[in-house]
Parts: sequence; structure tokens; C-alpha cells
Amino acid sequence: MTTAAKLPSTGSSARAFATGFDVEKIRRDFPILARDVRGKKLVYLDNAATSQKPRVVIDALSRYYELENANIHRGVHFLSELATAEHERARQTVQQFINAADAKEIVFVRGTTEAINLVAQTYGRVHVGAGDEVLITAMEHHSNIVPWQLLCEEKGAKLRVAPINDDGELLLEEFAKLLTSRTKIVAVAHVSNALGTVNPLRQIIQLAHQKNIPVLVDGAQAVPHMKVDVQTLDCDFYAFSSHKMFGPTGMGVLYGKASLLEAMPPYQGGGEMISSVTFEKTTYNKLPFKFEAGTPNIAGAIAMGAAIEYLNAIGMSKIAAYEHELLEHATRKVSAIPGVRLIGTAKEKAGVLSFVIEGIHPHDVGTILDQEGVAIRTGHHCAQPIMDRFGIPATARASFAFYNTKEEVDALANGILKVQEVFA
Ligand code: 7TS
Repeated sequence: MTTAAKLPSTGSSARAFATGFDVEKIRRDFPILARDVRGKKLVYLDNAATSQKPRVVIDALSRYYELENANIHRGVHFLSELATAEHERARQTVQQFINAADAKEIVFVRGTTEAINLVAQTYGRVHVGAGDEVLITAMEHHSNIVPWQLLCEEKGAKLRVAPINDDGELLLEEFAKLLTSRTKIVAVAHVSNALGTVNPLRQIIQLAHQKNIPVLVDGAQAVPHMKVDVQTLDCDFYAFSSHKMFGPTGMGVLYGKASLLEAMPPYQGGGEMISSVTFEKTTYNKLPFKFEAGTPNIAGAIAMGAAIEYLNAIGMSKIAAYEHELLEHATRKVSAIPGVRLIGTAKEKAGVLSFVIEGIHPHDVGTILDQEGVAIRTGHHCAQPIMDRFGIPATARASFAFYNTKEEVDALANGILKVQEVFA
């Protein structure tokens, strides 16, 4: 393609979306969105890697360090009590956000990666033995593959992988066939970070539960985009990261059903996770503190709570509806460009548009888009097996948040035309 002609503008602000979502007002809550990069207006489409932070989250972090900083749970003084109360209030905010039955089912961790490792190293080490199997899917992020591989290697167990079709959808019948008496746990992404596929979790969980197999859900790419209700899903574990849902980095959540968490051994040893310690014997703290050794990310928890309150004020259903329209618009616009092939065309998708351009390496696509101020991600997205499945080394991936606009999608599409022009 040699034409430099811009794609026709959609000619209307994103406000014209049927959902009536005031995206311009929302954008003003995110200071970074106003900055330039490389002399161009920033178009941030790398939200699956990490999202930007609203002012309320940034303020919660600095307010904590300015006015509230103290170590928690152990202090008798004013600031320690204040910090403890704020930290535990954040736990309740998370509990309500995902509708967990009890705040003690909310374990604070470093992120999705740590949450999954925690389950593999505690529940997994107790329940998975030689000859047993762990079942995942072909579209998992490395952090929902490697912790299970480590466990299987240690125990002489086998990692089984449920296949997908060419649209990037899980083959449910194949998945069901892989559930056997040897399967000790299922670990599955709610939403694929590389393809955007939303998995049919209710069915997956029902199928597994029919055989009394617990299910861990990697919710890293779901929580920023849709309402998650762990009780309705009936999942046994649900893992997610604060930084992908507009909170700070270094913070995340493991939800686990209380009955399972109670029965699991501790993950790490240290302060806070104990009830009493002698050199002969240590007894462990109650939930969730049994799994929270050492001084936690106090500011991170409080600021994640602020992010959730911010999301609640907008409403997850409004966010989901707006993003659905945005993704449909992006899909139409980008797939209409000759030479572009979408990777991941599931019927149910959220947040992600992965693509390859004929004859052009995704890395070059990303580099040229960057010159236009458009930030996307290129590579295997820490999901190498899914790249192998599609027979490609990498994709270019645009990933969206509710502060993105139709105009930004158009900037992406025009950027792609420019890439093709450069390589023509
Ligand atoms: N699971 C999924 C589905 C993910 O997308 C990611 C990060 C993780 C787990 C790990 O999360 P962390 O917060 O513990 O690192 N995904 C990406 C991505 O798509 N691009 O950069 C990071």
C-alpha cells in the first residue's frame, strides 16, 4: 500500500457512543494522558501491560506517606492504628468489588504472578503428586504456565493443555475430556492477554466441579474491564494485579475460598504470618494474615482501594459497555486495512486487539507507531505457546481502557497505514 491518505475520520467524539459515556471528563482524571511523547499527543494503547493511574490513586499514595505512614497490625500508637484501619478498609473494598463472602478470603500479594505461585506452592504441593495432572489452556500467560511446570517437575506430575480453535476460543469438549481423576487443579485465564478471548468461566468451573476439581482463575485481564463476582462464578481461587486496574504496581490480590485457604500451609515464613513462635514450634496466624509474611505494601493496598472506589463511582457495567463499543470500532477499523490480519477473533472478547501486518515485523510496527505517539506492545506478550499455536513469532497488540477514545483508535489505524507506507 502506497497511499498516505488517512482513513476517513469517524467525525464524532467518543461521546457519541450509544453508551453516553463522558470519556473526555474521565480523561481529565488521568494526568499522564495530557502529556506529549516525541512531540505528539500520547495515545496510550498498552493497557494490558499496565494501565495509567487516576489522580485519586496518585493522591492516595502521597497522602499515605505524608500523613499516615506507620507499620501496621503491631503498633499501639495513633499512626499505626490509622494505617492498619486504612489497610484493612482496602481489603473490604476489594472484598465487595469481587463479591467475596468474607474479607479474610482476600490475600494481599505482589501481583497476579505471586498469587498463582502462592497457590502452586501451597495448595499444589499438598495436593499434586506423582502421576497427577494440572490442567491449563493453550492461551495462558507465562505466569499461569511456569508455576505449574515448576510444581509438576518437582512432583513428577504432568501439565495438560486444553486446545483452542483458530479464533482463539477454548474447545470446551476437549477441555472436558482432559478432566480426569488425575486432574488435581485447573488454572485458566478469565481473559487472554494476547488474544483478548473471554473464556466461558461458568461452564469451565461447572465442568471441573462436577469432578471435584478446584479452579484457579487468572483474572489479570478481566478485572479492569468487567464486573467480577467470585461467588456467582464459584471459582476456588481468583488472582489479579492492582497495576492493570488503575492502582499502583507491586500490589495484587489472591481470592481463595476460606475453606481452601484454611487448609493450605503457609507460603512464606516471617513476621505477621505467625500466631506464636518458639524454636520448637510455630503456630500460624488466622486468615488472611497466614499468607502475608513481612511488612506488606501498605500504601499499595490503600491506593488500590482508591482505584476500586474510582471504578465503582463510574460503574463497571458502564465501563464494559463503553469498551465493548470501542473494541468493536477498533476491530472494524483495523481489520478493514488490506494486509492486516487479526490474531484472536473470538466471539467474546475484551480489551485487546492483536494483529500482524503482512511482510512487516511487529517490532517495526511498534517502533513506527511510537514515532506517531501511539504506544502499543509488540512481541509474544509472555504467552509464547499461543504464538506457536498461530505459527507466528509475535504480534502487535493494542489494548484498551475506558479512557481511550474513538479518535485514538483512528490514530492507531492511520499509524498502521503509515507503517505500510514506510515499508512499501
Ligand atoms: N496473567 C495475565 C493474563 C497477564 O496478562 C499478566 C500480565 C499476568 C498474568 C502477570 O501479571 P503481573 O502483574 O503479575 O505481572 N500481562 C502483561 C502483558 O500482557 N503485557 O505485559 C504484562
